[in-house]
Amino acid sequence: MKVLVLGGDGYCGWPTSLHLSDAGHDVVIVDNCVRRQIDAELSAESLTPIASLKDRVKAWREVSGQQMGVEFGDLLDWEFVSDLFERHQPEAVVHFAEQRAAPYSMIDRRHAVYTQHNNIIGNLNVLFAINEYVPDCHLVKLGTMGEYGQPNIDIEEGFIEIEHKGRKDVLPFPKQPGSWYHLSKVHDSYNIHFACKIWGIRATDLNQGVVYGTVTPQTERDPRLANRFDYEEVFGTVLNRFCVQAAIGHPLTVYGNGSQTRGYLDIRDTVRCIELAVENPAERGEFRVFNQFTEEFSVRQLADLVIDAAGKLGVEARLEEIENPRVEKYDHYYNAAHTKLLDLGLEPHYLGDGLLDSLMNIAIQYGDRIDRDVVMPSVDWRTGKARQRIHKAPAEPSTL
Ligand code: NAD
Ligand code: USQ
Repeated sequence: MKVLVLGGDGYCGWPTSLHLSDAGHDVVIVDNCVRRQIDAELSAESLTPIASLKDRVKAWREVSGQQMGVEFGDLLDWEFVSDLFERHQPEAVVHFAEQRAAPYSMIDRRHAVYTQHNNIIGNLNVLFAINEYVPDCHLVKLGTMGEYGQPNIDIEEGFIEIEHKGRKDVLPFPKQPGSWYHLSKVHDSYNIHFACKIWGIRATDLNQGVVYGTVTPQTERDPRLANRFDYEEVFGTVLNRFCVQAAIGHPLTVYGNGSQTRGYLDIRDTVRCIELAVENPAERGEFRVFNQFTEEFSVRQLADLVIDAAGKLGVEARLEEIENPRVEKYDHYYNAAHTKLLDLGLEPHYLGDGLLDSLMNIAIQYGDRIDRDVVMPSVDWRTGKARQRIHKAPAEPSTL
């Protein structure tokens, strides 16, 4: 299939592009590389050295013999987006291209505005382009488990049957997002659902949990194909951060009492889930929601697992409960359905299957690239202001 991967230079987008290309799809990466600009803003770098977008695509063409296209541009630029869809006529679009760090959206007003503007308007442009140029195209959109929040009932996959005053309906599951970023995802979901209703677009909203890991079979094939590995306080996801912290003898930064529970998945399962969604498209007019994670853990359970894995490698690690910079529920109920991707054929990589050892080894291997100054959190959910380091968003939207 001809597949556009929007955000194909990012942490999930790059290995997905390689995976889809390896599976024989005709992949075109679309990215404005704003994420690399944000690295500079945060004075942070990926733990693993990553090649430029041009060089990594060139490397993939050499290594695989596959063609892979690249389009450099911004989803906020309608001229760019409309030209892109008209020229390429994709059968599927995988949309990763959003500002995805909850802490980034909570830095201050500028970062909140940047996040919601970038994500919601970019997604809206994609919807209009599909309707105008490729109405049969399947949109596979990355949402997040955080759209649901942590309700005191089981979380369903997108929809819940409700009986109210003697009448029944199947309605979108209630949303209780926990950051300006997560709110942008909720708005995206409603915009997509609405576009499916009015235009008959086909869409799959993948409510993904927290991703860990960095390596896939394709990224291992050449050093120039390496994926990014964020560990700093804003973009680093918790398990990757804990491995790096253990490697440098920094206490594992458990926020609050560590009872916060979320759904997690290995990056190798992210790429497979996308492939499954692309190859099994939604019907015309269908708005489908899959919960994309494989296991649930509390933060404290993850810290204990990393301490054990580090110990096996002779590295002594410990955790420290630090003041939580976020506003989160503790000791809450969490039980989310996640059967639809399994039904399509997902065979999960579980955390107990040995990945932690290899992640720890990567953290140790690149130990001299770890900057201790970017490990501790400085973005405070409660004040709407960063305490240090972070100053400006990539661009103040000029169209507001
Ligand atoms: P990332 O920041 O590494 O990648 C996003 C990519 O999109 C970057 O390369 C960036 O340059 C690009 N981009 C952003 N705005 C753009 C725009 N306006 N035009 C063109 N390109 C743009 O993020 P990621 O971790 O790969 O996440 C990808 C998607 O998956 C996001 O939508 C995120 O919300 C979702 N997700 C990620 C995780 C996770 O743990 N990483 C978990 C759940 C959901
Ligand atoms: N946490 C710690 N210590 C740390 C870092 C995080 O205790 O050093 C805790 C957080 O407080 C939170 C949990 O770990 O309870 C997960 O935090 P995270 O930073 O790993 O992930 P999160 O902010 O939830 O965001 C990530 C991605 C985002 C995606 C989301 C999926 O960055 O794009 O949407 O995971 S979900 O959490 O399901 O919404």
